[in-house]
Amino acid sequence: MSEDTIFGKIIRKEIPAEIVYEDDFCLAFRDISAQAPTHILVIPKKPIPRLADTVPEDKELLGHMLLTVNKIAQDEGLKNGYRVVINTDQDGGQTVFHLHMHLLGGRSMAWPPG
Ligand code: DGP
Repeated sequence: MSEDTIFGKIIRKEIPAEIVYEDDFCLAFRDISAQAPTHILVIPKKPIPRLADTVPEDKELLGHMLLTVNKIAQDEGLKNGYRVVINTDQDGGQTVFHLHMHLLGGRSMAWPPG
């Protein structure tokens, strides 16, 4: 279950993380394996395993998460832009099955991704 992932433990403060933002609905912390000068994960407190598991009632939560990503990007000073990534399931390269948005910035990004 999603509550039992490493991110569930971070939400419950059972393991440490460098938290940069928190509210009633989501939590944001620095990725332990940063792929860019700024690499932050925004996760919902609701235990949704994958984007593929979202339902229409999650519309507000998903919008809130994206607005939070942008707020953090501004707070981090990513004036030249940034990238938002949601890896979903096996082919998407997802490794932690608690929905998360990667906020990557601080360098120029290549396209297409690998
Ligand atoms: P994904 O491959 O999209 O499922 O990304 C999972 C990310 O989670 C990956 O970039 C590394 C990060 N991560 C995994 N375990 C931890 C942890 O214990 N703490 C933090 N801060 N990040 C973690």
